[in-house]
Amino acid sequence: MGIWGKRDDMLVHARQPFNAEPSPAALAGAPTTPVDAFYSRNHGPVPDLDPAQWKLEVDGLVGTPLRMSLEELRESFDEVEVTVTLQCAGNRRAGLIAVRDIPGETPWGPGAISTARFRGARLADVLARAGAEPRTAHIAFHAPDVSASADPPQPYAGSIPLGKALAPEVLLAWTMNDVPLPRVHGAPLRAVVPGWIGARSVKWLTRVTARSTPSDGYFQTSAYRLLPAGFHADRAAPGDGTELGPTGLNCDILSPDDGARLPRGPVEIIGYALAGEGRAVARVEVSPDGARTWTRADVYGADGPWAWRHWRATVNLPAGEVEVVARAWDSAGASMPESPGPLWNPKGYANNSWARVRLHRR
Ligand SMILES: Nc1nc2c(c(=O)[nH]1)N[C@H]1C(S)=C(S)[C@@H](COP(=O)(O)O)O[C@H]1N2
Ligand SMILES: [Mo]
Repeated sequence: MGIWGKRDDMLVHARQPFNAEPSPAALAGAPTTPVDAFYSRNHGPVPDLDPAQWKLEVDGLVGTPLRMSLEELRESFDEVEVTVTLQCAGNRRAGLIAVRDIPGETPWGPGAISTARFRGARLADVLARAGAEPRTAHIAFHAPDVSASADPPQPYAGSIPLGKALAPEVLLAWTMNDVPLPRVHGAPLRAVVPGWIGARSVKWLTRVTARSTPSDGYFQTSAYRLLPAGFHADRAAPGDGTELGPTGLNCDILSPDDGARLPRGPVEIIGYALAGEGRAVARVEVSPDGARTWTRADVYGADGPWAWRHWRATVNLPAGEVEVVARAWDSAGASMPESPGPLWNPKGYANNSWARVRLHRR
């Protein structure tokens, strides 16, 4: 067993703050990711909150501010379960770094994404109890972990617009795959915002605030924004670029591993595909020969509208070095861009270009 209860084959990008992604093989094994393989993305030290002392506060533009223990939350609200794929905005950043370097950002491969069954209360139910005032337009989430990478160093926070906050899929979650939320994933309580960048699913939640404006924290105003390619990330001012929220269509290849050497004979290619909010994965195609010919993949393992799907295709590879490519379409007919070049942005977010692995067949 590796650190934070993760398996030994995790690719650990950093131990402090802890940032690690599962091996593609671990993700390929199951459409629901085991907790010990689930990616972990942290901007500061992992807090150790005492569940006996911990309280959630709900404040800001509300009629009745709340202060509740975990037990009170569990007793007061219906417990609901949603299977959710969390994806970091930096998932697949390595493909953008290959275009042009992105200093200071984690070079995530295909694995800054994982899927689990989360259980908890609907944020909408908690907000109904507190009574949000009509001026409320955004719901902010606050955590105690202080990130030295923020400017100035500050506790982690983020917000979502009220419309999303009231949607039935948005949870304040206390379990993950039927076990109490592990410490590294936000114990005792985290926000889970399906279909949005992972950054808004704030862990170690201590305070939920109703506001008229988005969070003024660094991770809302400065990080997790799509800056134009010509911008210098260090010189961007708060509010520059486009705030990231809902995620778009994406897919990647999980098996075989990039660089694998394979015997003759048919090869099974396995991967994932994820559609944006309100859309479904409609089609996945795989090319065994560097995008010359394409085969339709079999898409399987759907678990509701907020989870990725896995796909597989059995192909015959030409002998020698080949590039296997995958691309997806969603139910609105949108597809993925062929190459990462035009997607390059200074912080390296939202790479959804065609997936590619290089394989060698004898
Ligand atoms: N308090 C807090 N919440 C956080 C973060 C953090 O650093 N601190 N990282 C965010 C980011 S960027 C992502 S992608 C997800 C990762 O969740 P996981 O570690 O459970 O996979 O948590 C989000 N919530
Ligand atoms: Mo993230």
